Amino acid sequence: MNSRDDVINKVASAKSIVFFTGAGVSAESGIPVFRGKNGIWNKLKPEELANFNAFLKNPEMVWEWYNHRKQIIDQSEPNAAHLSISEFQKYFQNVSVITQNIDNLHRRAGSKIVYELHGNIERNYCINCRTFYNDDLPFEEKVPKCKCGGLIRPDIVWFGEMLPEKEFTSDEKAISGCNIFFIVGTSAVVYPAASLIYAAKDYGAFIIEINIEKTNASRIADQSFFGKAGDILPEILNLIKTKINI
Ligand code: BJW
Ligand code: ZN
Repeated sequence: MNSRDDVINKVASAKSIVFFTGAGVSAESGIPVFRGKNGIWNKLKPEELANFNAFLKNPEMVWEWYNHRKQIIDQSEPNAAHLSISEFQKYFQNVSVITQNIDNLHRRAGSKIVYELHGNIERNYCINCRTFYNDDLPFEEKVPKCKCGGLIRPDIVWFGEMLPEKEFTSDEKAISGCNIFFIVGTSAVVYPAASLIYAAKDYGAFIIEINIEKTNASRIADQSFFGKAGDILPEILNLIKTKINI
């Protein structure tokens, strides 16, 4: 067990910090999480919405669902957790964010190095020729189609699909050199994303988890802070600022 002061000292003296985030970091922005009591997968089936065969079978339904999600995301704002993570860049040389989220809120909060493991809801691409389209595609009843006639899908990693290689390999680089690895608001059950936690541990990073409850990552974390990310991250940042006299 580390004292809170030890943990703050460790963070304050770090050269390189990685934040690994999940849906919980955006929960206080009003974007629903996937699992647990109020999770999306409690009411909807991932196998009907978040995989390629489901899209081929019923592209209208999948598009309708993502459009609904996109509306929620468009109306949301980065919260105190995203903003604190971005503020770390002022005080530390190397700060990277590795996120499983598709909502773009880390970038909107000002984080500069963001690796998106599961895609981004603002991008779409043709399943035939892989031409990319931005987010202003019209969807009413009809699924948007590419110039080549192919169906256009959201650029999101569904179950059974590979993660974008460039993002995944760049992550490894960020992780291999980091001193502190924060895990924020993820249940850490989806692979290969969750494997990065173990990679960080193997590389010798000090692992700090922030979540409202215990998760699969709690066992491996050197320190867990239980509470809302939007409360805990600003507190940690303020303690660090005091420590480094800002
Ligand atoms: C707060 C908070 C607050 C709330 N403050 N905290 C069996 C074993 C192992 C692996 C597999 C397996 N069977 C299948 C697999 C592979 C599969 C997988 O991992 N499945 C497991 C679920 C069992 N993985 C894949 O398919 C991946 N691809 C792959 O493996 O490719 C290789 C391959 C290819 C071909 C053939 C064979 C292999 C792809 C995974 C893609 C995941 N996609 C999703 C959906 C995206 C679409 C969309 O958004 O609509 O990504 S799933 C969903 O889960 C989403 C998330 O990014 C991801 C992670 O969820 P996250 O972020 O952790 O959210 P929650 O809801 O789970 O947790 C929220 C947390 O926040 C909770 O802990 C709360 O307590 C906390 N919280 N409020 C702080 N205020
Ligand atoms: Zn096309």
